[in-house]
Amino acid sequence: MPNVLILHGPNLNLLGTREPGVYGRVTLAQINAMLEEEAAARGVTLRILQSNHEGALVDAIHAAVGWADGIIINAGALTHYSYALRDAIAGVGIPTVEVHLSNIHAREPFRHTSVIAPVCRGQIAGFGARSYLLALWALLEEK
Ligand code: CA2
Repeated sequence: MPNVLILHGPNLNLLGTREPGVYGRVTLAQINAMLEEEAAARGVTLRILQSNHEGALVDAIHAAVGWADGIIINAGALTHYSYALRDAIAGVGIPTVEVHLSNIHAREPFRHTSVIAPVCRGQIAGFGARSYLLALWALLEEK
């Protein structure tokens, strides 16, 4: 049975409460419930963490070694500048899919760069909460 670690980065705990024009009205709890439902249907075990702290996300990536067959990460704004996250993803060698709710390439220029993209299997952006489901499906196809 595949094990997948889901990581949500800074400020994603605010989903559904502010900026509905950009991120929609779905809450993080709803996204997690959707993922749990899909995972159960496919025989996948999830561990889910949201953190506003870079180091906690790095620690979770390290702790995934020996357990996770794949990682799905929405690193939030850390996407654009965290070499620590990039090194952690590269260091553990676990297939990782980068996810974004919004299409980061259609937004402000600083969001066009992802420093984690080169060490991820791929990137899914712009499909709202469905980006996470697409990422899960992509990871499972990798197996
Ligand atoms: O589109 C995405 O998923 C992002 O990773 C979301 C990040 C942003 O910094 C990235 O460039 C793209 C921001 C998450 C913050 O979410 C909020 C939700 C509601 C209110 C305020 C922030």
